[in-house]
Amino acid sequence: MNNKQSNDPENEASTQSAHSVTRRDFIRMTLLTAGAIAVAKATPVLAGRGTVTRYPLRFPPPASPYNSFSLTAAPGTADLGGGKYSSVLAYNGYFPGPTFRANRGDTASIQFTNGLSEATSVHWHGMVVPTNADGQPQNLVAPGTSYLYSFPIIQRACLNWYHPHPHMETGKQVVLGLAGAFIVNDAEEAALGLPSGAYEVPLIVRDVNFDSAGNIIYNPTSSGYLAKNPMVNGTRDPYLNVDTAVYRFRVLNGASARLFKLVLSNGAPFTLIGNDGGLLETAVQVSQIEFSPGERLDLLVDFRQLAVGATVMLQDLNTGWNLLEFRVTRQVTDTYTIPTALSTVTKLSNPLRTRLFSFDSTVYHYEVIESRENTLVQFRWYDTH
Ligand SMILES: [Cu+2]
Repeated sequence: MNNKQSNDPENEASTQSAHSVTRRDFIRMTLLTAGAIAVAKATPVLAGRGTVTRYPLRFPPPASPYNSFSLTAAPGTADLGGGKYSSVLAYNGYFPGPTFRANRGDTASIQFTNGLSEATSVHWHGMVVPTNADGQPQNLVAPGTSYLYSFPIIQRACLNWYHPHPHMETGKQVVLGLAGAFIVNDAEEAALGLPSGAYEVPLIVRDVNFDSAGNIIYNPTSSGYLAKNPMVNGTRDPYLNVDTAVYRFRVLNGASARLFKLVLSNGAPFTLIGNDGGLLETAVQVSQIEFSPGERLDLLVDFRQLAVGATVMLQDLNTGWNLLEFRVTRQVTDTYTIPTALSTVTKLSNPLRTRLFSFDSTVYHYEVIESRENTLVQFRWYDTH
């Protein structure tokens, strides 16, 4: 159980100049120039509840990434809701894959077997791991073979995710189903008593295209894979029964190329408590929030003022899609107060060195000059046509 209430402190102020760009902005700009522009001009048309038949949101099973936990990637079949089956690629038969949960200070040990007909790897997106455990394109696992991924968990509490990373095949393998969540917990987070158990819900939000038989297809264009249908946790048109309580949603943008701008249909705010790097220093209330592929959000949503029988839709303002319907089905007493201070984030120190990154293609030339350890302070972009 949990019990919370929110604060509305200041946002994280940027200390960078008008011409500076963060690493995330850089990735976002790259995505935009690569073709997500189509998203930006989409007109939001929010449909409300409508008459769509909805299916229970599916949850990947929890798993402990210890003692050579056996993880296998292989072709499979998944019910995407209401008996709509699709051929997929799955981890241990699950779509999405099992949700790993581990504690800082532990050592993860996962024995991975490639049951696909092509090479793959497991990349631990967001995790701080040694190179030989990072599943990079140069470290592939051949079909029919196995590899032990082992790494100490040395980072702050946060939501990460795992997916294949073979050169030129990553998009296809992820879209067809190979992705799962990896949650890291630590003592600082535990002391906050954030919503847990049934009140902590991982949401893998993505888009998807189907062939005429209802099977997922990977059919990217030059703009990437911008698909026509939303899907959450591998469920089409999902709903989730909720109590009159505060929930913690661990949200991953699991799309290949699409930016989602999340909003609640009843106008209620989200309380943002964390992102890719873990907990923020203080909670921030936001009415909407946009996030890009691979990005994670740690959101609290307060359903306490709603009556049993009410519904609230999680929507995407960029497309007008209804992503997930919350159905208030049970009255409970929840008195939790969201703490003012969530975490202590150590600031980066003074510049260590200056490095120039140059990214070239036949279309664009990027230069990124980094003069802090983790901050990109200059960004140049040339059209080479
Ligand atoms: Cu990734």
